[in-house]
Amino acid sequence: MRPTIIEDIKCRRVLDSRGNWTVEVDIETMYGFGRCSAPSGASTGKYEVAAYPQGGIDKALLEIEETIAPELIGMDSEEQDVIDLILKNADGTDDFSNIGGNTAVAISLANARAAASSCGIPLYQHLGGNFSTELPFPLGNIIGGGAHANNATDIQEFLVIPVGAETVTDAVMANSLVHAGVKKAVSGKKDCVSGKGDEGAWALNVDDEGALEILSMVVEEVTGETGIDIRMGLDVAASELYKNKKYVYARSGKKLTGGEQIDFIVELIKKYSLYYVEDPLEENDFDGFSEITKKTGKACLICGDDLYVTNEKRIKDGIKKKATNAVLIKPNQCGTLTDTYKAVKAARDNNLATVLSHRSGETADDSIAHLAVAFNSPIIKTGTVGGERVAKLDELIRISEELTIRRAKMARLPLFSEEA
Ligand code: 2PG
Ligand code: MG
Repeated sequence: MRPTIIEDIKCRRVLDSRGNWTVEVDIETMYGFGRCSAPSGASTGKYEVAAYPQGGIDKALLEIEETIAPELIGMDSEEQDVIDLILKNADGTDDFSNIGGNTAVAISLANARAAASSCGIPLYQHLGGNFSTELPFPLGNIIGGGAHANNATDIQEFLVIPVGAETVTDAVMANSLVHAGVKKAVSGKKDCVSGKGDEGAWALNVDDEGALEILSMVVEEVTGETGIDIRMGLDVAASELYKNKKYVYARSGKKLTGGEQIDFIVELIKKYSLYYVEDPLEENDFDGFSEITKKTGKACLICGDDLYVTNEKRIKDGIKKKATNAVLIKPNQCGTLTDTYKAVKAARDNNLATVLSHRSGETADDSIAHLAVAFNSPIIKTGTVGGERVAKLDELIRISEELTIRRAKMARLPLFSEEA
């Protein structure tokens, strides 16, 4: 019998970083073992697959035990596309509402890990072959608000990316120094710090521009100390702000029309020389995205998250409209590794940068570090501190060490050669 044949599947509930239950799956082959637990979003896109079926996690676990496991046992874990097809057929809908996208993603990735383990190779090599020699830059969340924190900014994430780092370790260090630097910058200012948000970013009692001012000051200090060039970014998560056709900024009292929102974002990109802006507009406004990309896309990555929901078809629609120059990739938005790969391929074939991303609710699962390397993604969005965030960053450090033998280098970051 082939060593990659699935012999047993177990599932259970485990806690995620928000203290919510999530599904974890173990897959055993004759010579291997794979485990994966699913993450979960707070600012979820309208077009994501359903996270769980009606009946929640209990129903999901029952589906695995009674329907899916019996079908998968005896299958070859190396045939990832077949396994993923079985998951789709077991669900029978196009949005995983019968078994849940989180159920599917935990099985799909546990299977890939089992196949890799059966062959005695790491996941990134199993998926990416021997040619994965580029390492992604970590995009780290430093200050956060929106749906991830209270008494905080309207914009969800104020991010940094150490574009001048020459190694993963230096890149990870630079981001953590910025995180620590913000704590120092606001300490003693009692009304400034509200705590931390879901991803470990500082929840500051300031408005959006106030956060950008603090962040740019700290970035300058850390660049001075380390010599590493660091750029800032945002995840506006604008669908969360969009109410009755206006972008509502609760803290400042601003209510912007679509056109005004575009002007506001373009102004921020120019004023703060932003390298990355995710979801600057709500999830249906492909034309508005195109306008922002047209105006700023030579110097800034405009990335679609809720806009695309890791869905090949939506990404292809965006490509036709030149909506963005970057795509966020979250496996649980689409439910399987095969669909995740299709989304990555659609983006890459059309020169859109891919950003492999965590969710705001996470476990210590480190699969996205492997996927970022396997798929040659130039950027990985993983947070900066906290056990479930550093699990990915630390795994990336280990992967970079393993890849020294193949002379792996940091990926070539998009826009640098063409920057205006
Ligand atoms: C996002 C993510 C992760 P959530 O909007 O990009 O930062 O948040 O998982 O809540 O969708
Ligand atoms: Mg987002």
